[in-house]
Amino acid sequence: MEVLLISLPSRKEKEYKSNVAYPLGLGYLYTYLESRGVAVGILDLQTEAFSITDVSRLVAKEKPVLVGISFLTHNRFNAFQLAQKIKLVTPEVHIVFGGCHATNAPIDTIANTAADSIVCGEGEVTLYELYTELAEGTGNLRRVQGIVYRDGKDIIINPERPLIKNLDSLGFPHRKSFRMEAYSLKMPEAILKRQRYKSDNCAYIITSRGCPFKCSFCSTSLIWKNKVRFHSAKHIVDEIEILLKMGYNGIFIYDDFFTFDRRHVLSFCNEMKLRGLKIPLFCWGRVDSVTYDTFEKLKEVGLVGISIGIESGSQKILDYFQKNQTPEIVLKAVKVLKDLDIVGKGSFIGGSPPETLLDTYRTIRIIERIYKIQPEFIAGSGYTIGLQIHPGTKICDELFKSNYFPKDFSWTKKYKEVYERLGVPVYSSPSTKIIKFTYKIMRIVIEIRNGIRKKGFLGFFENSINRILKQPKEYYAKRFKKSR
Ligand code: B12
Ligand code: SF4
Repeated sequence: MEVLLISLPSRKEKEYKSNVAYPLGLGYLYTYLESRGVAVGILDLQTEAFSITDVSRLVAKEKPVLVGISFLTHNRFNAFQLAQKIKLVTPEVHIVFGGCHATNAPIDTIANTAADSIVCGEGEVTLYELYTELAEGTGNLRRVQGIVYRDGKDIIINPERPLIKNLDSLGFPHRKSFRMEAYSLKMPEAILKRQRYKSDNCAYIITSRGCPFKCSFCSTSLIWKNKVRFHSAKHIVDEIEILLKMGYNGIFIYDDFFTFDRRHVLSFCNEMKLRGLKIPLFCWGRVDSVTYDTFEKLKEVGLVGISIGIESGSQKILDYFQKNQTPEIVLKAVKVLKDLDIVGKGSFIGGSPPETLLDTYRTIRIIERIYKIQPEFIAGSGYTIGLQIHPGTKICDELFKSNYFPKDFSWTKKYKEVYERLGVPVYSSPSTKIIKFTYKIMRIVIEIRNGIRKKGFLGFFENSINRILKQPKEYYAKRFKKSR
């Protein structure tokens, strides 16, 4: 093995169990290296019961040229710990970090962890060049575009690497060496319940890279430099056909913004039709792209649901998030989804710095209005309360300037005062706490009201009682423990 690629579990595995996901980025890196004759090993610690010691032993035995570790902000401490242990046992191995967190906080990361280098942004070509330079070259990393590395006591920032022009040239992400059954996705309950489609074993793909928007809480624009590139329709549907042959019965299209370009969507739909394919599809998109004619075509090839970022019902908060959208556009999109019988799932961010109770009320109101249009709408991500702060985002920079973070802040250290959940700093102020409480209460009220609206008074209570009776004992034991 010349290169070992590692993906990490979340900090608190149990809390994130539902998020165990196929590490697509590593899949692409694997394909790229393997097609150039590099012997690649893969270790997904989300699905393999390897301890840090097991991994460091494996590295000591295999002695790869480099070990690549992929992680996000919430699980970064796992990466730092693992790199430290590997270095302790096998100091000569080159450790490279990649992925969203390292890309957006490269200097802080390289300066304070055991990593030797960081691949910023798109990884395929950069990782291959880094590998060849280390394995066959002079070891002079100056020539490798797109990395930040340590040279003795110095930190060297190389020029950025241009983005790959032809995404299809990357091939399909490698899946064979992963335990794919562990990543199987299910369509949301609201879709499964309709029982029109069998879609309990879905895979995920991406058909494009990048998003043209710059929402102030989102780190995507920094990885993909705000440019959108697409796979061809032929390539996408070829991948879908491979996945269907592997036994999947539905597809999640997890592009940042799948429906951004109408031409891209229509050529995908045409290709699906040409091949006589109609399978349950779920995608992510923005409300402003939800138009009847485009979504009618998507519906024809199987679209059953879409996740949309609603974030807030208050224009002031939407502007703060730089969403470029209005509550009216949201309602218009929900109406289109309702007319086409496509289930909408919305995500919300509550408790951001400028949010007042009036803004909270406006969000609650929009959720109610959405439910009136589409009762099966999913107010997804449980109204994500508390704004998670990721490095490199506009909100993060502003909070730094306003001294929200401790003076000596480094993403490599733990600070009790700024972490509320899962090691990601969450914006928190006294008003956030009141807002949180309001959301909780209102959410219960809305759920009861919506339940009654859907099933009638008696139907709703019968349903709730059934649910309570069917819950296993452990569920109540856990809830009881939590509330104590
Ligand atoms: C699909 C997706 C999901 C899926 C699947 C996640 C997965 N494990 O792949 C689901 C829905 C499960 C999910 C969940 C979450 N996600 Co998510 N997700 C995405 C999304 C839209 C696409 C990821 C993807 O497949 N990209 C395509 C591949 C090709 O890119 P890539 O993985 O980044 O890899 C490339 C490079 O980064 C680099 N690279 C990556 N790793 C490495 C390693 C080495 C060694 C090297 C050299 C290079 C390298 O090379 C790769 C190929 O070019 C991204 C946004 C985005 N567009 O990237 C957000 C994103 C990664 N998610 C994000 C977040 C916050 C989360 C959650 C924490 C959300 C939450 N609060 O619950 C969870 C955590 C899940 C987990 N277990 O880790 C944030 C991360 C921000 C941050 N700084 O950490 C992002 C950037 C979105 C955002 N709006 O900011 N997510
Ligand atoms: S939140 Fe969505 S629309 Fe906004 S920048 Fe991120 S991916 Fe793009």
